[in-house]
Amino acid sequence: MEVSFGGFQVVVLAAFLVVTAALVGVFVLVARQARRNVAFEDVTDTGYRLRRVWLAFLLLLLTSGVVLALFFLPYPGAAQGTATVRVSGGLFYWSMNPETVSAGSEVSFEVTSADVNHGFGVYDPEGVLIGNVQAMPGYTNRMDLTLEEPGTYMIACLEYCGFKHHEMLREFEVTP
Ligand SMILES: [Cu+2]
Repeated sequence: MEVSFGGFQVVVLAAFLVVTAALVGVFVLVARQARRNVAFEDVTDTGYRLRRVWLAFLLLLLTSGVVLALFFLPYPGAAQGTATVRVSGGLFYWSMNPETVSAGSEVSFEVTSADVNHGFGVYDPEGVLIGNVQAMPGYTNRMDLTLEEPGTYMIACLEYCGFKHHEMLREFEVTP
């Protein structure tokens, strides 16, 4: 049997050995320190001091992070408006209101069914499935999607619901 080492394995081995050596070093250091007699207060005082410094550092980091992040508002990619689209599935159709939304909107699809369970699947203009939620009778499921790209989206039923299930296709326009 031939054994070969790739470059990656060698790197992993080297990293493993370095980490192991560091851990052994820490253990040896702790073991040697443990021989000394140290007063309890010396240990706790140092610990509390470190903890106060760490807390102050974290507070500073958090506060400055929050303040700095305010300058970037509104964050790029944030929705340019919201829309609620009421969707109802039935044997064998989709009804949607409104029938179009504008690109960049954060759309809340409120999905229900007039009869049996359907699957509300949303495909983007490239035909990629971007969302799927159950359409259930007597219940409204909410699905939030940000539709960035203008174009013709496709709605398809993704839950087998009857003999014309495959005809439950519908187009949905996202206007520029
Ligand atoms: Cu179906």
